Amino acid sequence: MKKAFITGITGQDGAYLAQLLLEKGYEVHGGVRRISHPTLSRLDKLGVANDVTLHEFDLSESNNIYRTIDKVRADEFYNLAAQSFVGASWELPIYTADVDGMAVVRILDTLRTLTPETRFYQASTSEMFGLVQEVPQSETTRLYPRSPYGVAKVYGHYITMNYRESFGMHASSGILFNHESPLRGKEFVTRKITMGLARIARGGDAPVELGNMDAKRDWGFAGDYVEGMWRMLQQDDADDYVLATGTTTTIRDFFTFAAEALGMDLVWEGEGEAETATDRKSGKLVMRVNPQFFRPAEVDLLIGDPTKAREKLGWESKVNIRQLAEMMAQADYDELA
Ligand code: NDP
Ligand code: GDR
Repeated sequence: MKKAFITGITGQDGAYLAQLLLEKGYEVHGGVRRISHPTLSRLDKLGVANDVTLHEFDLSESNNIYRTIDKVRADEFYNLAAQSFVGASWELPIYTADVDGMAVVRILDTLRTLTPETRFYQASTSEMFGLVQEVPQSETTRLYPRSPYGVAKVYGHYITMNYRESFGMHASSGILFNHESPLRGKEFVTRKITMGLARIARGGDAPVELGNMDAKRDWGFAGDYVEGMWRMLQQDDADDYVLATGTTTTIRDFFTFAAEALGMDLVWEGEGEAETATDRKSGKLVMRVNPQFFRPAEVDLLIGDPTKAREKLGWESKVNIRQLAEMMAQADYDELA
């Protein structure tokens, strides 16, 4: 039986990956950090909380990382833990640099010392592309991060590549474009939209307040993306891969798809900070822009080229954007029953 360790097992991707690896017959271990209200709610929702072995684990503690790696001695190590909210990274730039950047070398160097045969996956991100240099973005596109989060992830990405090249470690980075699900954190724009609209559909009156409606993202379903992570570690040679759908959608269009899934018919008015959306059927204001949610620097357009993953891993994204919006809106609507 293969043994896997997942950092960030309590997060969106960690939960889906744990479920996938259990289905594949792995012994699954995961790291949980000490917080006042620890929650296994995502693992519970997928029905796997009792099937994984949890270890106290924090990315900022070198000795804790060392002891955990020594104790578990995993065949595969998936580093999914991070301060993952781009918006918060301007408030927490140093913390973000530490846990999203430095922690990667803490893990890699410990693996190198204790279990150099362990296969390693690093959660890299399309946020590393930042300011548009090329469309669509692939493994060879120049990096130009636009947030402290993106900058920290660039370090994690390059140090993973460097340990692969320096020490021959089986260390791969998945450059994943946005992927969402009903388990998505509530501060991210897709879930914020589907939760806000579901509340309105259940009788609420508070409009969803959003920032930049023109940003474009390449959104897929998280359940598909964890399969790609696993496939990367099954290759003979480690490498870096983009996982994306190859299509892009504005925040406004995602909002429209989610509203339509809940039976609304939107009228859009105004521009920029004055933009609003109203549901023609109920007459309710359902969206207004709040400048509080604009970012100091924005990533305007992300669209990925998943050709390499398709050709080498046989991977592709299966859920399209309308299906994704519908899945998330319906799940939030059902949760409020
Ligand atoms: P989540 O925010 O849902 O999960 C993050 C996880 O990291 C949680 O389990 C969290 O624990 C844990 N964590 C945070 N800080 C620490 C710490 N100091 N020590 C130990 N654990 C910590 O993220 P996702 O599942 O969406 O993303 C997984 C990874 O993929 C992240 O690295 C993210 O940056 C990256 N990524 C995500 C994309 C996406 O679209 N979802 C796209 C590209 C990359 P807790 O439950 O205690 O908060
Ligand atoms: P992102 O996701 O920054 O792409 O990072 P997020 O959903 O936070 O933002 C996407 C886009 O929506 C715009 N936006 C808003 N965003 C939020 N959160 N709240 C709002 O009210 C709002 N209004 C507009 C943002 O400006 C942005 O353009 C996610 C995370 O999962 C990262 O960890 C991951 O690396 C990247 O995806 C790929």
